[in-house]
Amino acid sequence: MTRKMWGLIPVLDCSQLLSLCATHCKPSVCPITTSAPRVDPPLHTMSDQAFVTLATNDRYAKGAMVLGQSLLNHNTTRKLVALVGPHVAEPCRDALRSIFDEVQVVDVMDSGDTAHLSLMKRPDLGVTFTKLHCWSLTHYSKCVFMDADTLVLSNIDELFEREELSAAPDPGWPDCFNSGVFVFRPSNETHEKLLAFCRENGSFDGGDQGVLNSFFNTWAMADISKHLPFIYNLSSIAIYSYLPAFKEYGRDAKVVHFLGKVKPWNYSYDAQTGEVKGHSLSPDQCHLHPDYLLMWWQLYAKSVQPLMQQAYGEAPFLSGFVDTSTDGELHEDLRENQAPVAPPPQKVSSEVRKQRWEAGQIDYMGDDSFDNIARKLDSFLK
Ligand SMILES: *[C@@H]1O[C@H](CO)[C@@H](O)[C@H](O)[C@H]1NC(C)=O
Ligand SMILES: *[C@@H]1O[C@H](CO)[C@@H](O)[C@H](O)[C@H]1NC(C)=O
Ligand SMILES: *[C@@H]1O[C@H](CO)[C@@H](O)[C@H](O)[C@H]1NC(C)=O
Ligand SMILES: *[C@@H]1O[C@H](CO)[C@@H](O)[C@H](O)[C@H]1NC(C)=O
Ligand SMILES: *[C@@H]1O[C@H](CO)[C@@H](O)[C@H](O)[C@H]1NC(C)=O
Ligand SMILES: [Mn+2]
Repeated sequence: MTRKMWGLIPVLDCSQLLSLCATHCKPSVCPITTSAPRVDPPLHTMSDQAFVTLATNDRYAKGAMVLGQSLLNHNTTRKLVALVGPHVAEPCRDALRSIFDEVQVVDVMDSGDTAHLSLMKRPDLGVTFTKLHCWSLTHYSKCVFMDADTLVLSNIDELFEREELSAAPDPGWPDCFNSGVFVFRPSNETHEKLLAFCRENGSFDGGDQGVLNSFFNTWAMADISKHLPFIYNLSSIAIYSYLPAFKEYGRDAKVVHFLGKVKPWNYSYDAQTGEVKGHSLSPDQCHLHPDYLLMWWQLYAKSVQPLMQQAYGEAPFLSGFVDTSTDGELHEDLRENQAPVAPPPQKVSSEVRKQRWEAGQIDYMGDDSFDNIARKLDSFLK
C-alpha cells in the first residue's frame, strides 16, 4: 500500500524548518511555508475526485477489491470509494478498507430519507437506489463510477477531464450508454431529482441503466465529448463477437468489463499451478477472454486473497482457490459451481489455444505469469 504511506511523511513545523536551514532562512519565510499548500504528491491535490464502485454482496466485494487494486497498480492519483450494501460481511468491509480510502455502507432500507421513501414505492429498484447513492458523495467534486466487474489495464485518470454524464455507448442499443463506467458530479440536488424520477417513472430495463438513460436523455445527441471511446469498455463479449475489431483496436484497451451472467469469481483458481478452472456452464455461455480472466485471478491471488485471509483469520471464507490439500477436491463452497471434476489439464500450444478460443472452445491454461500477460496479449493480437 505504497499509496497509504504518504500519510507517514513527516510534515515539518516551523522550528524544524529553521533548524534545517538555520543560516540561510529568514524567520519570515516560515508563515509562508506553513500557509502555502504543501508540496504534496499529486495524490493530495486530486483529493476532491474519486473512483467509486459498488458491492452489494461478498462476491461483488471481491470484484471491487480487484478493481481497486488494479487502479492502485496503475498509480491513480484519485481517491477510491467503495459503496457497500448492508449484506457485505464485516471482514470483507475490512479487506475493502485496506484498498479503498473510503468504504461507505449504504442501507437504503434503513436510511429513513427520500431514498427510503423511494424504495417503499419501488421495492423492485433496491440495487438501483443503492447505486444512485453515489450522487450524494458531495465531498468530491467529480467522480468516475466503475462496476465491480471491471478491471483497468492502464491509468485512466484522464477520464476526470470529461463532464457529467460521460459514458460509453452500449453496443446492444448504441443510442443508450452503458452504466458500467460513467463520469458524474456528486450533487444532493441531482440525487433527489434522480430519486423522484425513479419514483414517478420507474426504470425501462428494471435497473440503473434504464433510469440513467431516461434521466440523462440528451446523451446520444447533445455532446459527443460525453461519449467515451470503446477502449474504456473492452468487454470480453465484444472481443468474442467482433474479433477483427479487437485485433485492430484491442491493444489500446484500458478497461475490461466482464459482462454477462458468468463473472471471474464464478471460476476457481489453482494457486499452485496458476490455472483458472471452469464452472458448470457450457462453453458457449461464457465468453470471458482467457487472458483477461487469468489476469483477474492473478491480481486476486497476489493482492486480494492475502487481505481476505488477514481479515477472516481462522474463519473460513470463499477464497475461490482450489484446495490442493485435499487431493484435488474442491472446497465446499466451490462445488455448487463446479461440474464433475475437470479433467486434468493438458499442455496445449498457444496457437491451438487461440484457435480453440476463436472457435468458442475456451481452454484455461495457466502458463502465464502476471508480468508476461501484457506481452502475451500483444503477441496474440499480431
Ligand atoms: C507506479 O509508480 C511506481 C513508483 O513510482 C513505479 O515504479 C511504477 O512503474 C508505476 N507503475 C505504472 C504502471 O506506471
Ligand atoms: C461494453 O460493451 C458491452 C458489449 O460489447 C456492452 O454491452 C456494454 O454496454 C458496454 N459498456 C460500456 C460501459 O460501454
Ligand atoms: C448533501 O447531503 C448530505 C446529507 O444530507 C450532507 O451531509 C451534505 O453536506 C450535503 N452536501 C451539500 C453540498 O450540501
Ligand atoms: C418522468 O418522466 C417524464 C418524461 O421523461 C419527465 O418529464 C418527468 O419529469 C419525470 N418525472 C420526474 C419526477 O422526474
Ligand atoms: C456465479 O456464482 C454465484 C455465487 O456462487 C451464483 O449465485 C451465480 O448463480 C453464479 N452464476 C452462474 C452463471 O453460475
Ligand atoms: Mn457490469
